[in-house]
Amino acid sequence: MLTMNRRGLLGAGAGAAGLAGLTALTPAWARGANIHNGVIRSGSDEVSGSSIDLTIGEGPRVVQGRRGHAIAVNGSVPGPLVRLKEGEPVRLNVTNTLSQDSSIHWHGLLVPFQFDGVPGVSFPGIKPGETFTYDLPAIRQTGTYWWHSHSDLQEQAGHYGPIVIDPAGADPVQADRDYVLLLSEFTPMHPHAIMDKLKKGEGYFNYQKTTWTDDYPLSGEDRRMWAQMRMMPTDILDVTGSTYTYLANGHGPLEGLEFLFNPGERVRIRVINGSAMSFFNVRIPGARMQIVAADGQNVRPVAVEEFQIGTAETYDFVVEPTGEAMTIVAESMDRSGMAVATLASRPGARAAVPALRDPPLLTMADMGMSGMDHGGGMAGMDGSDDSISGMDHSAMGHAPANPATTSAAEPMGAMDMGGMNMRDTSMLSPDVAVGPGLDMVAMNPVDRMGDPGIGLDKVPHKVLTYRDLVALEPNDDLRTPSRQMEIHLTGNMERFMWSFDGKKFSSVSDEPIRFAYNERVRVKLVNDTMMAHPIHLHGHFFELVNGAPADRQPQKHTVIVQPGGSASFDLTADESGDWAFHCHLLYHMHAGMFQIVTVAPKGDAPEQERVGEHG
Ligand SMILES: [Cu+2]
Repeated sequence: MLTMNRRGLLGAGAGAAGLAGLTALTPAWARGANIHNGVIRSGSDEVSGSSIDLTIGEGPRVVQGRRGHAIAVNGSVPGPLVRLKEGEPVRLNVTNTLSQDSSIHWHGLLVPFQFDGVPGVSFPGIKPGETFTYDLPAIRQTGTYWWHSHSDLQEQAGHYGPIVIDPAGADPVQADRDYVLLLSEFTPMHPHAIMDKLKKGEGYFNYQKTTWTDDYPLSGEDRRMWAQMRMMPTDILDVTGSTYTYLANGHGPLEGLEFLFNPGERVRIRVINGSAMSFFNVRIPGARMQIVAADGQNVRPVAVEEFQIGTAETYDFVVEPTGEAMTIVAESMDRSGMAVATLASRPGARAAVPALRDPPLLTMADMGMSGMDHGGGMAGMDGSDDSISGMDHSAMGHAPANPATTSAAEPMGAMDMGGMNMRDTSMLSPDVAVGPGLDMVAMNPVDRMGDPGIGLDKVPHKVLTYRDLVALEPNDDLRTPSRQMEIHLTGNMERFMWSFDGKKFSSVSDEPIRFAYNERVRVKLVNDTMMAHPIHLHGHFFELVNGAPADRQPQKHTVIVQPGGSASFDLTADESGDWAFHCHLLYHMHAGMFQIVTVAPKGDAPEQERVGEHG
């Protein structure tokens, strides 16, 4: 096992590790049959080459004694690691043995739109019994990505897996070992049952609700204020550890996933948040992690002790483990559970697993009232657009005192909320539809690129923020954006309605967001809700406007927009076709936080009138 490198890594520590490739018998999944007579395996195999076969099946799955129904690809959850090579084409033959339509979307991959894999947007979906071939031309990128179903709620049931693309030349990241850590969730509950419960009551899965006798650091006044607003300061994640078991490469925290190392080695871990609904705080007590890539793109190495990873994001880090063993902790953002893996110097070596930390509370900033704490009032809030170099937080009275400090304010101070209108829709542009789908408007949505994420603003160590990300190589499009577009993330928490600009996505007849081919646009996302949303654009990378020099703005495919705040990115729309643009929280997308982005065909003259443009 110690010599194992790049092969069979996902299953390392699982009983079945590495065996699949050795078996002479063709397993059931490879024959295209359903997996009715075998239990779905945890952890996965690796597939590579110029032609790759993937078979979608279903069957029973057991995680830490809890049994559920799952969808698996090639018989495991996660499905196989798809290992590709920069510069080489690949044909991916995907067979659907389910009794319902399915699909695979290659998350973060630059592909022709007809192979992006979103039913209703770029292709019709894969019918039961059908095989669809994704015929991808030479791969134009390197790094860590993942794939998942874009049909119904299949992703929650296990239909996802990792992708690693090896560079054609030398890898700028030097490591002795290379592991994938795919974080996700298991639940015995059917995904549609979860959706129904969320529709019936937003706090259904929140077992950390405030009560008049809890220990939360809230005054009676704070509590009255939250109650008045019909909001919950512990409403951090919609679905929690009350039903989820958090998974590391398909293994529950008690199932002992381990990554082996020899003392002195540099270990690269490719962390993929392949969950349906969870943000994770990742740390290795006693170790520093060098973040070397974000969403597959290399960044200047930055040393941190913790980072938050939103749903659908990926981060690669390098660590030099010491001692017998170290624990990789991926705590859910609401601290209701964790996924666990071990860096082990020999099989079976274990380090202490820290207890879950106290649940965090939402703050004034999460309510879109940044700058209104500290008695600062409205001074300095002009609502104007961020400058090209990003917004200067010091102007808002939030000069960071240490790298982990952010625009996040104290947990709800004793502040009179009487004069504040959380539903002042006059602050919105006329393009935003005001109706039952919108129950809150951020009063002062400041740029929160410098925010480490909910619950991490007060920890005593260095936490990654988007401001730390600097592209390793210069970007190739240095044009100043020719227009700015503003998109509001809207919702009604109580009714579990989610949307862009107050308009729930219902069909392809909705007016898409249009870009001219090769147009350079600055998109500002304004989060009018009190939840963090990971917003994902298909088929492109965009550059975070995070204060990095224009040629080094980090490229990402997914951006977390913090509650009550904003985030901006620059986009060169140079991949023609129709693309999905959505919140990557599965049930938010399902509830309507989804839109289609249309990039005009190459060679078309720029359009004069553009839908979706906000002033
Ligand atoms: Cu969302």
